[in-house]
Amino acid sequence: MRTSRAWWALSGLVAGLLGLATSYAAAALLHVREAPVVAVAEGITALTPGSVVKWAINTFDRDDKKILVLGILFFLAVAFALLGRLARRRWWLAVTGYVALAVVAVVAVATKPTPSPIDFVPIVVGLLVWVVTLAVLAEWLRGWEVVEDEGDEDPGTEPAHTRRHFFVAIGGAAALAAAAGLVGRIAGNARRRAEESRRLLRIEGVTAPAVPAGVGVGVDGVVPWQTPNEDFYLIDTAFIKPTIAPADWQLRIHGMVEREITLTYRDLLDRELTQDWITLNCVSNPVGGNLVGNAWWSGVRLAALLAEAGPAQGADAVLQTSEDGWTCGTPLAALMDERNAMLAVAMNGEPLPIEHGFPVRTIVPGLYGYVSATKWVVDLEVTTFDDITAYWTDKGWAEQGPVKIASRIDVPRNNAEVPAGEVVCAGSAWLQHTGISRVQVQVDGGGWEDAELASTPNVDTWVQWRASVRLEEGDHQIRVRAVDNDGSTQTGVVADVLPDGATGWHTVSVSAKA
Ligand SMILES: Nc1nc2c(c(=O)[nH]1)N[C@H]1C(S)=C(S)[C@@H](COP(=O)(O)O)O[C@H]1N2
Ligand SMILES: [Mo]
Repeated sequence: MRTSRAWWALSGLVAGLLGLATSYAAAALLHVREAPVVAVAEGITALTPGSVVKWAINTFDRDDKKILVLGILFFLAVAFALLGRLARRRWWLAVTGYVALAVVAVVAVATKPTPSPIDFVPIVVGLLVWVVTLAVLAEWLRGWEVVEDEGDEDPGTEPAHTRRHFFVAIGGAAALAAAAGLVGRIAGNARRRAEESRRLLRIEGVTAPAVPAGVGVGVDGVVPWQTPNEDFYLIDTAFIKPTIAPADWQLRIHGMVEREITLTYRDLLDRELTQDWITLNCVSNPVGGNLVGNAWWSGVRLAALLAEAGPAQGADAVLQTSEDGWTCGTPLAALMDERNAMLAVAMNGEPLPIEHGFPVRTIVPGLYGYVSATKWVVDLEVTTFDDITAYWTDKGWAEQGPVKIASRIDVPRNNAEVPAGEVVCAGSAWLQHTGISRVQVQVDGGGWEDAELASTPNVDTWVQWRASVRLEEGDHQIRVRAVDNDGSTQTGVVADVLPDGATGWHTVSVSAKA
């Protein structure tokens, strides 16, 4: 007498459902745009001939997607049950089956337009849960089989007892699957609600960015002067991105002030809007790196708001806190001087993307992001640097983070082959809030030659440059450096990004061919 195949099939099914539910929950919590099953459904649709897709849409009307997803789930249910039965005698074949299903999901996600590593996490989570759950259930089932084979010699392991454990285990797995499904549903709803409110949001006064004339040097391969939102670098410590509906957002300004202020999103938008081109960069950007972007930001100036709160004598810092508990300390002076430090609500003419801080973030020209650019900002405490530490300063980064002058060669790429003779070089340079007056290039340690600069609308954005150099046949090194509006030349001394930003000249090696 053996445990019936049905119990093995049921174990496979329950393990499968738990894996699916946890991957769904993980996708929702991590804000991966779609759960693995949905990615597969989209992959199938993309591979299906257009005529069939049209037919499906016509036949099933708006339910075509639902029907496809249901079809995939039905297929998976059958596959899970079969894998459960397989696991009884051929454990590794069952595991291989799970891996094969996961690979299909990986392919579906990898062929999306801009897959990021985090998009694959739900698949890995689901796969691990599948294998572990099935292993646990199989363990109980095998115990049950052994007991039934040996009969009732040992009263402690009588079949009823072992069976009961198996039922508890499978019931527990099913309950966990339901719980994970619920978590996914709730997290997905929060994201959907925030996304929906973002989509419907029209912020009065926010204009689409009109790229100023003459900001580009017009060389192919140079990173565009304006960074589209979807290409803008992303840095934060939030595993789960906060999803805050504008109606739920509030900002508290307090601490060493005469009057505490609490602002709702409405209150904020009732104030005068300011809009500007500002380049934002990360202190962790290595020389020549791409943790830098330039956007048209719309928001409310912080200077007037803070003046209204009335900072007390002696205050020199603002401790900013985000909804997810990240903190940074910003010099009060940088928030109150004439520069356009703002609470930004829009980026490139659209409400902030959720991952860039929706509904409100701080932007301060001239400071690295880690001391200024708080996403999902909810609290500003006026204080002194002596009294605070913040997320990154606790980890050894500098208390003060003014940006350092930087310049970058985008063209030619490092290790490129170029035709010998005249070679066009181009890239960007930046020192926000001071501005760049000159960019120079140097070949093989020779003299520095001035590059041509494109124009900029203000001193807060990067500037594009181009230069023509003569290269003989052979290997060469091209370097760039910039000079700021105060006349200081970018140093060639190499410094690491830690504790307050990298220095050194960006250098590319090229090989000139006849
Ligand atoms: N809430 C929150 N805001 C944050 C961070 C963070 O980890 N959490 N990182 C900062 C850092 S280090 C940088 S460089 C910028 C990056 O902004 P972006 O992701 O919109 O490019 O956000 C800043 N604001
Ligand atoms: Mo950063």
